[in-house]
Amino acid sequence: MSERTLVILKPSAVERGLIGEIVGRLERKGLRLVQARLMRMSRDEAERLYSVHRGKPFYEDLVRTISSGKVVVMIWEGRSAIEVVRRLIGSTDPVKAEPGTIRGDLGLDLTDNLIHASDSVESFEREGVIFFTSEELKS
Ligand code: 3AN
Repeated sequence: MSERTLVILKPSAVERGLIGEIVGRLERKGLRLVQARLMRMSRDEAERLYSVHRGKPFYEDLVRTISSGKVVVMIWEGRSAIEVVRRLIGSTDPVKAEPGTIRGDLGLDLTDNLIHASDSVESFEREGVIFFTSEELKS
């Protein structure tokens, strides 16, 4: 079934010039880019995005890192897009991420692991509205 997912290229991916590399991988898989915005995330938006991690030891780092520079916030569409993107990205820890995945090939740091993607339909519904209007989420 066709579905949508939120993907965020973190500041390190933008600074290292990896936008094209990562977007290219998602495109070549057959996913379709339906929304994209280059922006600086506010502290408030970062706290909303990572609200499930509040209280964890790495929470402050996580919020500070993602709001430290420009990010690319995107919506991708395709068959089982949520699962497909998560598999293309690889494990949370780039040390464990399989070669061939985005984190496996391009990253090393754990907190600054290049990319964020929704892990379920519920997460997409919660995260999408932080960055896009209801019109943008549909079109
Ligand atoms: P994922 O990004 O693979 O969905 P989550 O949602 O468990 O992983 O964690 C969100 C973010 O928190 C990760 N992308 C990573 O940057 C950071 N993170 C997760 N676990 C740790 C950890 N043990 N130490 C430091 N940072 C972490």
